[in-house]
Amino acid sequence: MSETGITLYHSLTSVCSQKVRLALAELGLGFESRVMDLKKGDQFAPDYLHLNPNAVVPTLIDGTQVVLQSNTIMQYLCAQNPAHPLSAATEYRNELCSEWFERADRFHIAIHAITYVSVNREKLLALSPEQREQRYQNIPDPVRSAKLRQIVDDGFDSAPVLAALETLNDILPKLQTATRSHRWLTDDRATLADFAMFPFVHRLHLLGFDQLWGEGSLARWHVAMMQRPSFQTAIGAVVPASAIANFAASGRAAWPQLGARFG
Ligand SMILES: N[C@@H](CCC(=O)N[C@@H](CS)C(=O)NCC(=O)O)C(=O)O
Repeated sequence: MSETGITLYHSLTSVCSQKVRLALAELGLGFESRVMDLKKGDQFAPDYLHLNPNAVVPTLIDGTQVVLQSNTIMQYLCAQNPAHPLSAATEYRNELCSEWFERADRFHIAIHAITYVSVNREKLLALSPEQREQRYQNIPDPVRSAKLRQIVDDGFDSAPVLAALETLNDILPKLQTATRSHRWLTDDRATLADFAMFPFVHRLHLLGFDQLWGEGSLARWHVAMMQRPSFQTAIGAVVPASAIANFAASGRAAWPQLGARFG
């Protein structure tokens, strides 16, 4: 057990896990790490479903408390550490942070669809129809399961992927505007809003889709976020080089299809 008493169930590449690891690193909190292999299906193990019935990561355990949902976990950690500058800045910017949390949830749905169609779809298509069906059946949320089925069946023209591109069309300009106005998303100090949004922008970057925002203020913010020590602790030193290479290769192959539909 770590000295903070915190245990985190997470995956190395999962964007929602990265949000929580960034918050933990910023707050200077150690944790006992339970790494889940989502490709192998660790999230569907009965013991894990007992903790997180949604069959997703992250899940944070603090003593007897089980905390789910990445935004809630980040807020929980700040509430437990109110004297920390990140908590104070986030509390001060409460309403603006809430707006970014709502956008982070929509951004996540979009990034999930884009990652699935670009990186994971081929692997699902390679399964036998029975294995694929089992994969859909394992997902407790029927909406999520139906979306995955649509992405596998209809690829870049599937409704979830087209909706994802609309979400990017809405959120990326908002990120550009915010980062043009101040150094961080809500202010001249970083808040949880920055850590809630960063992993999604970074995923697009790893896929090689930076051309969606070009060289302006959002690019500057992305670099500034990567220069924070928390990036190295939570992402840089954690995400395997093989995963980064896979994102880059899959993104290169997907771009002609995605780019043609983005507009
Ligand atoms: N709203 C949840 C979403 C969690 C989520 O969807 N996590 C993904 C990884 S980023 C996951 O565990 N996926 C499991 C799967 O695809 O089977 C949160 O913010 O924690």
